[in-house]
Amino acid sequence: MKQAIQVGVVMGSNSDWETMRHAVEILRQFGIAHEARVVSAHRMPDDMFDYAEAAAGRGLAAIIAGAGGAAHLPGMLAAKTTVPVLGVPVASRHLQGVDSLHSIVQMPKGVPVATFAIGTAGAANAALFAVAMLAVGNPALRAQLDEFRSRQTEAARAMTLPPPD
Ligand code: RP5
Repeated sequence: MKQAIQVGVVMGSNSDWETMRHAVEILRQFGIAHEARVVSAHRMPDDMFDYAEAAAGRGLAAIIAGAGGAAHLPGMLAAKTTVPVLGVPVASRHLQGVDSLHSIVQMPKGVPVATFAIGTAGAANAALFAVAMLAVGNPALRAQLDEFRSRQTEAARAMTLPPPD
């Protein structure tokens, strides 16, 4: 039987995919049932509201939302659902994503959006954060996450630098 989707990954445009695929890769790596869709806040606002309104009923544990520029997608999704929204600022052409970051992080009090770093690190970290949320009460997933961290530690310990002159 097909597993119910646990995490939705949405983005404002297919031009965001190069960034957001890093979230999807992490979810795949951890075996989290997920979907990835373009849901644009300003080009398809009705679809965006439908997605947010259906999220809780579909059993989504988190929505990872990436957008660039005047990045209102995460905030508008959060306005329509209490499913946690994890916002990823996508690097924009002119302001390199500082505009996206400010749009996402500066939510007024009462409607939170968890905001991650600009770009691929933020996309990957949003997915790791979703995994950490799902690991509550799921020891097998927690063990996978611990193993992921241990591999990073070992890789860092194995790092070498050029010898001194
Ligand atoms: C936003 O506008 C998208 O999230 C994207 O980052 C940005 C540019 O979109 P395109 O013009 O590349 O489709 O809606």
